[in-house]
Amino acid sequence: MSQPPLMQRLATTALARRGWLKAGLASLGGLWLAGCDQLSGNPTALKVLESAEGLTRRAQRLILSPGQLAPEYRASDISPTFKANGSIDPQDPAYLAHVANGFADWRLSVEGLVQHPMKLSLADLKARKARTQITRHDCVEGWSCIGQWTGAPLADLIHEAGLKPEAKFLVFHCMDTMGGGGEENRYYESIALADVFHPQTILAYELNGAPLAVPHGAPVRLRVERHLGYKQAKYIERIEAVASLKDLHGGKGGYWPDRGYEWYAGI
Ligand SMILES: Nc1nc2c(c(=O)[nH]1)N[C@H]1C(S)=C(S)[C@@H](COP(=O)(O)O)O[C@H]1N2
Ligand SMILES: [Mo]
Repeated sequence: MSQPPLMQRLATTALARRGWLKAGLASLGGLWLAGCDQLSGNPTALKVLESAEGLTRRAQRLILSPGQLAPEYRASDISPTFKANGSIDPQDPAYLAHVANGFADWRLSVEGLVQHPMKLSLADLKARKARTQITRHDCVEGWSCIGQWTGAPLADLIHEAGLKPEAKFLVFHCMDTMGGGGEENRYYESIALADVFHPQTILAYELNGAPLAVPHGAPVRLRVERHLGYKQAKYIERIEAVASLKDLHGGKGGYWPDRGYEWYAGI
């Protein structure tokens, strides 16, 4: 694997480091993009970063925290029942048609600012490398459940699709509309690239070893484990890479953020 530009620059000369620091916040995002996947899985790379003199705490945090993992639990910690919340039985006709034929015609579209748009069936998604994790889901309403999720790492998919340089967020478009329908009530969510490439961010198709049921977002939902419940978009059918969130729906990047919740629901 070739070394990402960020690593090269940090590992070479002090001059390069100074140049990099001067480049400031804006380009940090871009550099991170180039190196994030390798960084999170590479202890040597992390050591290089930790010891690089001249890095401010803020810069270190920006680079290192995207790789921090949410706690994972043991099988014995799994909640006996995982509460379902928000939409739990969408009545949107297109969704009901998918349920009726077992999602055979459902396709996950990966589109927007990507080099290679993709359309994946559920079988395609399940054929990919999977990750299983036992994590705690925290809803702002004040409840938590521990569950085991299995799905395809989002990073792999997005590497394959290839982000265009302008892409800054992924938007998850869902098949459910809230409170009686209408496009203005369609559920959606979005995440920044650090969460896109985070190792625990998966497109989950199983909960506790069983295919994802309708109440939990069948056929596929997002698990982005360092965030609150409402970021965990269910009933996904379209993933769109965008440069800005302001032109989508209410402009705040999510159904609940448009209604006053924080977009960055980090925990
Ligand atoms: N498409 C969609 N995704 C959604 C919601 C929703 O209503 N529609 N509700 C959110 C909220 S507030 C929570 S707490 C979780 C609930 O997931 P669960 O039903 O698997 O517990 O889904 C989130 N994702
Ligand atoms: Mo929630």
